[in-house]
Amino acid sequence: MIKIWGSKTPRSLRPIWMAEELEIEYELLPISPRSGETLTKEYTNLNPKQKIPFMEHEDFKLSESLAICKYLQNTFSSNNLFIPQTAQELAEEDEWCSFIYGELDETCLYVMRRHYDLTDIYGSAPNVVDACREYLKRQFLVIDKYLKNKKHLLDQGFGVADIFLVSCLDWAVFYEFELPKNIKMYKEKISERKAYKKAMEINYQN
Ligand SMILES: N[C@@H](CCC(=O)N[C@@H](CS)C(=O)NCC(=O)O)C(=O)O
Repeated sequence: MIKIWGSKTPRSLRPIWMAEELEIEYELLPISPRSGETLTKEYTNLNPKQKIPFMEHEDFKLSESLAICKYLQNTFSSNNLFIPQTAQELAEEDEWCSFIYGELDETCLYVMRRHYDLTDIYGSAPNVVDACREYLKRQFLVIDKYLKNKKHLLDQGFGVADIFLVSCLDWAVFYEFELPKNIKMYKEKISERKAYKKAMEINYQN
């Protein structure tokens, strides 16, 4: 049985969405950030980083939303999802995942989260937030051009890179970004997926 820890953030959505796409059984322990639940002795023993999401599969324990999604993808099979088979397919998927995680999530959205959303903890830094906005807009232009007439990031079909991109797009919309046309169409189409809707409901319940 898979246990997934964490809820209520775009990062916790990812493993839940992946599990829903794979149609696997899992137990969700919906602890949330800054609730004190990541700081308990029990959770710290599991994940000394005191962060969510986190996954347990029998004795195997894993943190990091990308590592968890890729582990699930490579452990279970599904017709709903493209799973790379060759070194080149894997590299193309990694290329997108690295770009999305590095440039959109860590470099922009999470920095904005700290200095725009959570200013009481991390301090207010309006210049930094403005720079993140500009930087993210530039990355969106690259993605928008690429997505013209495309339904997924990889031509072979919907996969983990799309889960990462759409979770970042939702986050950006929450921070009042105007999405360019092709990205908007791509996001709207992917948001119709049954697994996405269910994962959103589960991730953000209560
Ligand atoms: N690189 C990690 C980032 C995890 C992370 O920073 N999670 C935040 C929530 S989005 C967290 O757990 N913060 C702990 C807390 O604030 O209590 C991942 O992608 O899983």
